[in-house]
Amino acid sequence: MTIPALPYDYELPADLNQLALVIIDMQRDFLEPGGFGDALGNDVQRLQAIVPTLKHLLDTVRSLNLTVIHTIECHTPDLSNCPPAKRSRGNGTLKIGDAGPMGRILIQGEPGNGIIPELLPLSSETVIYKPGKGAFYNTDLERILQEKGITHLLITGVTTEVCVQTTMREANDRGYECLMVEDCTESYFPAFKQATLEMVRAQGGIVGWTAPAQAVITRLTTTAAIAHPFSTAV
Ligand code: TIU
Repeated sequence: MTIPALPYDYELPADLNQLALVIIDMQRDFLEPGGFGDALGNDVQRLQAIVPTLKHLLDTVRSLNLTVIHTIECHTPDLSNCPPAKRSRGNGTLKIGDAGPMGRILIQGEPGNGIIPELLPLSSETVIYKPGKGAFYNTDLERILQEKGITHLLITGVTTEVCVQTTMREANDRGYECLMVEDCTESYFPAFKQATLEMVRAQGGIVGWTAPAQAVITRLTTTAAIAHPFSTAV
C-alpha cells in the first residue's frame, strides 16, 4: 500500500509495525506564552493550529497499536548538556536555564517543558529527551528504533525548519524512509515551513516525502483493515 504523497507515492512497509509516528517537541516551551519560543521573540500562538489535526493522527496511530515516539527539547538542571554557544544565542530577555513564568526555560521537568495536554504521551509510549535540535543527537533514539524494528517514520511537530527538519535529515541519513506530515508541523515563519516542505521533496525526494494528514490516516486505516479484516480497532 502507498500513501499519495510528494514527490511521488510513499510506500508503506509490508508490516505496519515497522512504522512509527514521531512527534517533535510539542511542549509548552514552544506553544505557550512565557516559554522558550516566546523568549526568542516568536508569536507562539500560531503553532496551535496543528494541534487538532495532529491529535487526530495520533488517535489513529494509537487505535492501530503502532509505535509513537515523542520528543522534548530540554537540558539538565545543571546545564551540563547545554553548550554555551546554544545558551548565549539570541537577544531574548530569558535564556535557557533562567526562571520564567513556566519555570526554568527549557529545563527537563519544569512545567514549561511538559508536552501540551492534548498530546500527552501514554505510559506505553517512548519519550526522548533531546539536548539538540535533531532527535538523534546525544539520545537513544536510533537504538530504540532498531530494537523495535522500525524502518519508516511519520515526522510531525514543531518547528518545521528547526527541530523537525533537522531530525528528518538525521533520520534520512540513517536509512529511515521518512514522510513529513504537512498539516501536522508548523513554524513561526510560514515561508520557512513552505520552503522546508519543498526542500524535503525536491530532487526526487532527497530527504523524503510530504503528505497531508488525511491521506496518511486514510491509507493507514485501510491497510490495517486489509491486514486484519476482523479487527475492531479500525
Ligand atoms: N526556535 C525554534 O524555531 N525551534 C527550536 O528552538 N526548537 C524546535 O524547533 N523544537
